[in-house]
Amino acid sequence: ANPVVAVAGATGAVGQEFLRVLHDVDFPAAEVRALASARSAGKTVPFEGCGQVPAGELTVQEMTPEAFEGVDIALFSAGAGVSKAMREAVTAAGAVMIDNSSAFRMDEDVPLVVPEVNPQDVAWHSGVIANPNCSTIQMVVALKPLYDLSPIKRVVVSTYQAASGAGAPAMAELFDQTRDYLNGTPDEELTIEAFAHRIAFNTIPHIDVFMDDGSTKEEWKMVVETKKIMNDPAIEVAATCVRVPVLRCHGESINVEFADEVTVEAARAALEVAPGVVVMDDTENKVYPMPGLLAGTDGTFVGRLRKDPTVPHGIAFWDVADQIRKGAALNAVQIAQLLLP
Ligand code: 2RA
Repeated sequence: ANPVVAVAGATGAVGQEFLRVLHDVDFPAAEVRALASARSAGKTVPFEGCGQVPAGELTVQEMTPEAFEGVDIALFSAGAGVSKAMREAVTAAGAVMIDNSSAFRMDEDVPLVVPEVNPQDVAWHSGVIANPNCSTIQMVVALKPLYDLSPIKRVVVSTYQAASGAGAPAMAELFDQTRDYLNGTPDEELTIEAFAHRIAFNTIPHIDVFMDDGSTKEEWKMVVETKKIMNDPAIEVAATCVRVPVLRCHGESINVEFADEVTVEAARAALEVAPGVVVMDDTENKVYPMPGLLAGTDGTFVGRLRKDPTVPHGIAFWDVADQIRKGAALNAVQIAQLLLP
C-alpha cells in the first residue's frame, strides 16, 4: 500500500516546499497530513496533490503524538526542539522521521544522508534519518564525483548564504529593509549591533552561534557533517559562513586539495555526469551559476572550475543551489523515495 506521509511544520518555508516537492516528484502517497502548532491548526494550505491525494487544500492539524498514528513517513522541519519532542511518538507509531533540523544529525544511530552521495546509509536507520544542513548538502553533491577521482585531503569553503536559510521572516526582512533603505528612510546612527541585524546592502559573517574556538556552529556543521556523509573522518574542512542579501540560493566558493593529481578536464567530465550536478561554466560568455537566477531549481550548479595552483593537487570552483529545495525539502523527499519498496 502507498505510504501515509506527514509534513510536520507545514506552514513554514521548508514545510510549504515539502508539499511542493511531493507534488513535483508525484510521491506515491496514499494520504498527506499537514501538521503544525496549535496556533496554525484549522488553517488550510494549498496542495497540488501527489499519488492518490487529489489537488486541493489541506487542513492543518495540530502536531500531537496521536497525529502520527498510521503515518509511514514524517517529514520534519519545525525546529530541533519539536523534532526532539516528537521523536518518540513518531517512531512508536512505526513511522520513519526524516528530520531537517540539526537535532540528531551527529547521533551514532542516525544516518545523515544526501541521496547522490551516501544513499546506502538509509539501510541502517532505526527510525530517524537526518537531512544535513543546506550548506553541507550542496557542497557534498559536488565533492562526491571529485572524491571518486582522488581522495580529498582538504576543503576550504566560503559560503554566501541566502536569507531563506533563516526562514520566511528573514526573507520578508530582506524585502522590508531594502525598501526602507531605498525609500530613503533615514538610517539612524546605526550601531554595530544594529548592523548585525541589517542584511540589506550588507553581509553578516555570523550564522548560528559562536563557539569557543571563534568559529560559528554553521561552520562547525559543514566540518563534521561532511566527514559523516562522505564517510571519511580524515577530510579536513575549513569553513567561513556568511549571510548575504539574496533571497533563496546559497553560493559557495570551494577549494579542494586532492591526494593525487586531478586535471580540470577530468574534474569537469566527472561533474558533468554526476547525479544532481549541473555544470554551468562558460566564462567567455558570462555563463556561471548565479543565486539570483536559480531560485526554485533542483540542481547543484557548478561553475568557475579552475586549477588551484597554491597546492600540489588543487581545484577551485563555485557552487550554487536553492537552499529551500535541494538544501532542505527536495533532499528530504529524495531520502523518502529511497525508503519506497
Ligand atoms: C541557514 N543553514 O542558512 C542555516 C539553516 N538553514 O541559516
